[in-house]
Amino acid sequence: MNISELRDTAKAMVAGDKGLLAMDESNATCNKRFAALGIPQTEETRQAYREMIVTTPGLGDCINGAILSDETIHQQKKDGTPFAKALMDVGIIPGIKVDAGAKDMAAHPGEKITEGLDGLRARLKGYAQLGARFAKWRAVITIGDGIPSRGCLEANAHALVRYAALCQEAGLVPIVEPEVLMDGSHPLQRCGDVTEQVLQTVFDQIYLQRVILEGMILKPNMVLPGLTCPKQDSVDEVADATVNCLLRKVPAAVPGIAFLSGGQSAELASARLNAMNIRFQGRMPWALAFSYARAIQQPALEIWKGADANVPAAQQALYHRAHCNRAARRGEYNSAMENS
Ligand code: 5MM
Repeated sequence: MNISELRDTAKAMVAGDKGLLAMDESNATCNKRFAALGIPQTEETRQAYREMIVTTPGLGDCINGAILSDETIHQQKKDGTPFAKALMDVGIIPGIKVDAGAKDMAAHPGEKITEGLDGLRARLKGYAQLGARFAKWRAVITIGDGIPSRGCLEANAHALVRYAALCQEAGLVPIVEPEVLMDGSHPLQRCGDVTEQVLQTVFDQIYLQRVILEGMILKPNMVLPGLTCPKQDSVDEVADATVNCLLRKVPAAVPGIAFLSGGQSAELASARLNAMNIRFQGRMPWALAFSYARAIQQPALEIWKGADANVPAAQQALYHRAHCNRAARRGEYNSAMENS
C-alpha cells in the first residue's frame, strides 16, 4: 500500500469545486430506470447510455471522478476506446462499484446487509488493472418501527470497513457509503439521530480495522425528513442539521465528503449542497462535494429515451446538472441557473 498515493487520489477526487458522478447502477437498477421510460433493457442500450454520458462535452470541467459498474468498466465506446480510458482522456478518474448489493438480513425483518466480500481481494486487483483508482460500497439503513437495529448497524459497518481496508491494500481509495434511506414518515431529527449512530459505528470500525482516514472518501446521506413526513424542513434547516451531524462524527483527517442524492429532486440536491457550503464556509475541515447518480443523470435520461437523435440535448441536460452542482460547491448556485 502506498499511503501518499492513496492520499493524493482521495484529494484529487474532491479537488477544487468539482465532484463525482455515480454512474454505477447495477444492470437491475439501470433496467428499472429504462423500463420506466420505455427504453429497451439490453446490454446494447446500457452501453449507448453510458457512451452518451462519458462523451458529454465539458464533463471533465465539473467532474473529478466517475463510478462505473462491473459491466461498464468492461465496455467500450463504439470506436473501441474503453470507457475507463475515455474518462481518463478528459481528466476524470475512473472508479468501480464493488458491492454485490443489499440483501435481506437474516433474522432482521425489514433490514438489509450488503454482500460482496468473498473474493474481493482478487476482484480489486483486476479492477485496478482496468484503470480504476477508487472503489465504492454502499450499505443501506432503513428507518422504521424499532429499526435500525444494533445488529444491522454493526454488521453493515463491519462489512463496509472490511471492504475499505481491502481497497487501501490494493491501492484503491474506498468510497465508504452508508446510506440512511429517505423512505418513511419520520421527522428530520430522527434521520439526524440515526445518521449519527451510523457514522459513529462506521468510524469505530474504521479505527478498529486500521483504515487510513486520509485515504478514503465518505459518501453519506443528507439529514432529511422522511419522504412522507408532513413537515418538510427548509433548505437551510436541512443544511444545518446535516453539517452539524457531520461535524460531530466525521474526523477532520478525512479529505472529503461527497453526498449521495438518494431520490431528492435534482434542484433540491443542488440547493441543499449550496446552502451547506454557504452557511458553513471556512468552518468545515473536509471538502463538501457531491457524488450524485439520479440528481445528475435523471433529467438527461428522460430526454435521451434511447434515441441517438436525442444525444446532444441529453448531454446538455447532463452538463447542466453537473455545472449546477459545481456552482453549489462554491455556494454560487441559485434557482435562476435552472432557467438559463
Ligand atoms: C444511493 O445510490 C448511490 C447514489 O445515487 P443517488 O445519487 O441516485 O442516490 C448510487 O451510487 C448507487 O449506489 C448506484 O446507483 C448503484 O446502485 P445499485 O443498487 O444498482 O447497486
